[in-house]
Amino acid sequence: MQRKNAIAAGVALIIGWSSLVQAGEVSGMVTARGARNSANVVVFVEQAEGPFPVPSEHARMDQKGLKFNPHVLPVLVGTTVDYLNSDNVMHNVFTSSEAAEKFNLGTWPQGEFRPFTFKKQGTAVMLCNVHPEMEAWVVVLQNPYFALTDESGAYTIKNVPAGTYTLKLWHEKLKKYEPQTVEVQNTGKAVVDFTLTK
Ligand SMILES: [Cu+2]
Repeated sequence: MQRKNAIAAGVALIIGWSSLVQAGEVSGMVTARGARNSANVVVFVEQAEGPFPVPSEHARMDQKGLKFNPHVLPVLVGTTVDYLNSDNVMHNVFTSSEAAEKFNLGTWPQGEFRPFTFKKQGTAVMLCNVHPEMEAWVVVLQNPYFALTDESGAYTIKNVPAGTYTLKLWHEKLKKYEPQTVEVQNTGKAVVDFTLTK
């Protein structure tokens, strides 16, 4: 009897493990018309079945050379972002966006950071009181299945569980595109391309 239980537990473990490792991949190209290049487009699964554990590792948005880096940062809702100051000047990071609870983090010296935890879905513009030309975006998403395009427009979303999803885009300026339905198979690779315009 005990042995039977052990075997059953082993089988359950294997099934559990295989459902974890069997996930597909979605990749493709976004052609952005009306932007300098096709970079910094967030490609994301609109809705997926959770819950999703919040990553214990914080995301980071650097202030370096009087710029935010990265310029666009997609995160899972609940993620904490550390705002690092790498410059030898003071910045004053704040936002007017509801998704970031209109925070004002104040100023802090070089080499130090201030954290903020994003608890609401949505997009939040990052601004600096000292340098009006500084601007960046945090895109807070329902699930961890998202990716950012490179300059060529290429993106890859890894480890997507099998299922049918709606894929959407976010770009700071370009808003027109057709959302796409994608069917992801276990260990499969789906290719989805987009055209994005003003
Ligand atoms: Cu600044």
